[in-house]
Amino acid sequence: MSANAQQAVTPQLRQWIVEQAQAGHAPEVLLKSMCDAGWDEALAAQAMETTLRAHLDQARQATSLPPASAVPEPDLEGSPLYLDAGDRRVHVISVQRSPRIVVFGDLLAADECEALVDLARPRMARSRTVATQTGGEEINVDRTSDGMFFQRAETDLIARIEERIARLLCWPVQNGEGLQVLRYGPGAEYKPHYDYFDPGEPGTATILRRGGQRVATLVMYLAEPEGGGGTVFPDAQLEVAPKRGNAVFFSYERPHPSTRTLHGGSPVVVGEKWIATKWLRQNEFR
Ligand code: PD2
Ligand code: ZN
Repeated sequence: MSANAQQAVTPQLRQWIVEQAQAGHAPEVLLKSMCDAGWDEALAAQAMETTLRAHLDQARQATSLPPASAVPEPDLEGSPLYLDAGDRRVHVISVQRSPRIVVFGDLLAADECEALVDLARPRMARSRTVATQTGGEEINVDRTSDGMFFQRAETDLIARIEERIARLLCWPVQNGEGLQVLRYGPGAEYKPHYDYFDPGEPGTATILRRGGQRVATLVMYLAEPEGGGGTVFPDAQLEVAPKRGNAVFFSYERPHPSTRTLHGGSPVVVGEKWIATKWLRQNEFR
């Protein structure tokens, strides 16, 4: 370094400081080199400190996880076989701690499943998902089902089911998105994905204004195909059969693959599969 280098912290100087530190040179050695090159000692020390601190912050951000959030959770204390969901006794079929995946039986009665399908059928269109680039909606090539959204509490039946879910999962009904109904014909599938909004996508900030992140999903099976159509969790090596009236619940405390909640709907082989999905947000969803 030349003695004429004025006391400016240039990108080259920052790079040199970081490289020297990474090479294991002690701070005193760096400081001495800078002073030998004509730097005032106090200014050199300050330049070193701000440079190394900024570098560390950057490295921490690159490797750190997003903060954890509270998540919905059924009360499984004492390993019950049934849960009281207010107006219905729901069966506990299987429980997995990590990733958190719980399969419920008989969450919906057969006539409730049929009524939801009948209400949704005239409103079905090619499925859209939230466009994380813009915060709007888009056709998703990874999802070949047809779908529609209900408003929250759109009918008495929907309001009743939503209250049941809120009670089952100990999560405010106001934090739920409107139910989404999907229909999969033969060959239709939903390729593996995460349900949270990717914090790295430009449209996510807009989406999060309405209720914050998604923190859990409940997929309810309304009509069963004759073959295929299971909900798969590759990281848990689990496939849940799409049995009418049953449901699979999973939660994710942070929007990150470390939650191991990658999941997909495998292709229907024969018949039609219908589901209703309830996504749960951190805060009130308006
Ligand atoms: O239909 C399914 O099994 C399925 C799979 C993955 C549904 C969803 N995701 C969803 O609605 O998010
Ligand atoms: Zn999903």
